[in-house]
Amino acid sequence: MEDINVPFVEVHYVSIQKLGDIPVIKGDFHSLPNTVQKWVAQMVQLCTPRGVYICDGSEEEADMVTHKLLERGTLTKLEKYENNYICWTDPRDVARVESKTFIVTDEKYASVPHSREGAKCVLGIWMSPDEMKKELDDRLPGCMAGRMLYVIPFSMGPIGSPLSKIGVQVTDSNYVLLSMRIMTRVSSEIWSHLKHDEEFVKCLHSMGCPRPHAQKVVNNWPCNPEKTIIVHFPDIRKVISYGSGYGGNSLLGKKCFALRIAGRIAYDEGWFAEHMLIMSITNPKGEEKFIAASFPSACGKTNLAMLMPAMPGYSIKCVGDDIAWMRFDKETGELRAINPEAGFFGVAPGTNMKTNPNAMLTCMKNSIFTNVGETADGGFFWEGLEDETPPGTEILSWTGERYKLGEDKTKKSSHPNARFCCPARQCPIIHSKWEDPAGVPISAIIFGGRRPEGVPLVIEAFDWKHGVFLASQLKSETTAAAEHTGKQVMHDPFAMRPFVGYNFGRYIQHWLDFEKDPKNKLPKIFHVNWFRLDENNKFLWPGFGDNIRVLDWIIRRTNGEDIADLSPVGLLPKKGSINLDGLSVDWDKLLSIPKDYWLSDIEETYKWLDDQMGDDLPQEIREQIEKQKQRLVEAK
Ligand code: GTP
Ligand code: SPV
Ligand code: MN
Repeated sequence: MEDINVPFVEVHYVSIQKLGDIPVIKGDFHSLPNTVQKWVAQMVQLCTPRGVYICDGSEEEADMVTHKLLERGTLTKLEKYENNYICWTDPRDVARVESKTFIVTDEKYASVPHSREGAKCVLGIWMSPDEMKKELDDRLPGCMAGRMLYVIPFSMGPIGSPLSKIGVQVTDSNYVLLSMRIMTRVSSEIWSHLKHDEEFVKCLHSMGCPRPHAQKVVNNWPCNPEKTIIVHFPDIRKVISYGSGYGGNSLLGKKCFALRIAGRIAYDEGWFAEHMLIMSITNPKGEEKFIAASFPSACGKTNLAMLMPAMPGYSIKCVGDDIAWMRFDKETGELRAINPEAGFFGVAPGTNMKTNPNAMLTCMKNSIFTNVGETADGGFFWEGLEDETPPGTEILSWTGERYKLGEDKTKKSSHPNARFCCPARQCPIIHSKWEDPAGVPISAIIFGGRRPEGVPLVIEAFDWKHGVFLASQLKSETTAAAEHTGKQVMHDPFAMRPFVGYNFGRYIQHWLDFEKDPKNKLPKIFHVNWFRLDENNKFLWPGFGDNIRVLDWIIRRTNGEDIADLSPVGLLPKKGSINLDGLSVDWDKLLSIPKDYWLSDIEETYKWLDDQMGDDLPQEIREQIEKQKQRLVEAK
């Protein structure tokens, strides 16, 4: 497919380098790799910024940009800590917008599956290149007028690792630049790696607010919610994001590149790009195992990745909290995983010294907090920190309201999707191998979701195919991480519904196909649910640090311990095989498999999968469904 919207321009320079009439304020444009020069020049001509700033990742650069944002009032320093800042967005720009996220390919079914007639496909939105060209022509020309265009070279994964990939993001948001410096590896070293290997992912981001402003800017947070659009071109490894400055919409290394574009590259090349945390568990005997776990957004990845084990003698180390790139080693057959990110962009509300002390300690310096509250003494505050903050403390909420803690319970300090953005290297339990270019070996893969009803604490898949089916039927209650409203249990296969960059049927087939190579040592697959409720809507399972009890059972299963019983839906822990010392939980309620619930659930799931994917739904999944139905019908 032809690259659109990018007429080629000649680069002229006098004493100061210029691209057309536009000056290069910092950096040596002509020292960039040729392919980058060409693309950046095209972007400059298209977006017409007032200047071009080529980033080098240095501390001076961060100081300069931070200073600018403080002056403008976009950031406020949190005086209580070292180098921590708070920021409030325009209240219309607070989460990912799945309805405005597109995949563009020449052929529709390269991007989305053949849904059945009458079914609305929710596994990605496709648009044709011609139609998208119109949308972009309406937005991009002149979109950076009066603003600086920052050129950000970044690596997903350790710089120079054979598993890593390079991107270049141009953006007119210096908030995005600061956040990209935390979430990815930004460095001028990247350019030298590109000279030999010219492939890089092209990421264009604009807030869509050229100067002079056509609209009022709220909270010094320029954005353009009416016209927001996030577009992926997997064939040409390109992302264009317009109108939003928030998280997954604007930090293009994250969901856009590391999942949607990388997922497509992984499909082509035979590896995985997944919405998964990576962690290690060391048992009291000193044996260490690594696992990867996939839960939908705001369903507990960051918390699990850093958990403080409630069982003595265990230790946890974190490799990553959101994205895993994994491949089977050609020699050993092990599944090896890297975390392509360099920081955590974590859900703030609910995080505290009890639920996640390691996350709290990670964000005590060099961090940015978005849409949280601020205490009168220059600290951060959000729902969940009540017990750690003196009653009566004056809070300034993210909407600018002042109140005293404890006086009015209806006041909320933070948006439910408020986030901290902090460097992973500051995490007290970051694994010494978290940047190992060879990755870490994965022994188990866990899927899970928020399932208030019917779904037991843990299920082990019978085998790889059954595990892929378990992941395909994943569902979860909606959260504030995207624009969905109300609490509804939604399908979210593999926790990847919003993040797959190609036909979902092919994605599932890709998973199934790894079984075909006998050299691949396939990890066991599990499904967990920390969120089952009792009849009073209370969680049946304490969660957080107590989740180690389930991880311990999972690890023992990977060692082949005989601690599982057969059930129609998978292997369940034998009674007494999960250590529950010191807990009072209702085992039978927590582990029950209500037959009627599961029978109607599988009918509903089958219809949904078939509606969504039609003939693209792999035959092996249909067979798994039939077998599971049969087991359920025959069960007592
Ligand atoms: P994204 O960053 O959006 O991908 O989210 P995430 O999957 O990393 O979720 P995170 O760990 O930030 O948790 C989101 C919410 O779930 C927080 O409000 C947590 O308090 C809550 N949570 C996490 N783990 C548990 C658990 O084990 N039990 C219960 N009840 N809640 C949990
Ligand atoms: C998610 O929604 O899964 C996140 C946050 O990790 S965002 O970066 O906004 O995608
Ligand atoms: Mn996530």
